[in-house]
Amino acid sequence: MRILYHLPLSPFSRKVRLALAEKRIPFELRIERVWERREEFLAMNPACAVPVLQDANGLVLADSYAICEYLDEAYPDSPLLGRTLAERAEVRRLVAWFDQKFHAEVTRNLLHEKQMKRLLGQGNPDAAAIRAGYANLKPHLEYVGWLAETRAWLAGPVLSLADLAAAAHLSALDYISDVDWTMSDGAKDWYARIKSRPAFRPLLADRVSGLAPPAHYADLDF
Ligand SMILES: N[C@@H](CCC(=O)N[C@@H](CS)C(=O)NCC(=O)O)C(=O)O
Repeated sequence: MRILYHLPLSPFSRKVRLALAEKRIPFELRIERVWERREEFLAMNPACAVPVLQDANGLVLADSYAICEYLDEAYPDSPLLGRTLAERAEVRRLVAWFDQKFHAEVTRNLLHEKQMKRLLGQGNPDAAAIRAGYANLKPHLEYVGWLAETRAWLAGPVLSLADLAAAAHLSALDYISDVDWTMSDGAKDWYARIKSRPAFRPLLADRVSGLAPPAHYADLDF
């Protein structure tokens, strides 16, 4: 059986869940409390971070970037990295944008500060980081809106890993009520479109104990 070790609000895990689901690859989910530093998990990923995928052939893969590239090569149906050389370069540029820049400037300042830091035993949330996260979200959301208004999907004419990376970060932030969708109509329309896809349903059904999402989180007509 194929197993994905994850945490429900981990954007990198969410990206891999969406990639597997878009490709219609069946898998089982296992929550990995990385802060417990389980020995068997450390053996699979010495970085002790999720996601980790154990494929049906027994191969164990760590890091969402490596996993998604592997999935597109091993399971070429419903390609997610684009068709032409130019499309593939643009998909990779935007995946890096969301997983590096957006993560460092927004997700890390909000989700990590408010949720992960305590679980990892890294102290209290830093109010200045949280303020910076909210301030940075606005221009990033406007950029998503601009991309969505000038192209069919974020990286070009077809849905790609760039959309999944962006949606992974934004859905995790939406769960903790941190996205003000009125900041960009284009981003909101794009998110409503991607959120309606069957691949998104399991993410919308996620519930973290002691932390309820806002009413609009799972609403397709939010
Ligand atoms: N570059 C990695 C980042 C993975 C990552 O940072 N995962 C977080 C959860 S979102 C984690 O497990 N952190 C635990 C830790 O840093 O100790 C990827 O793309 O998979």
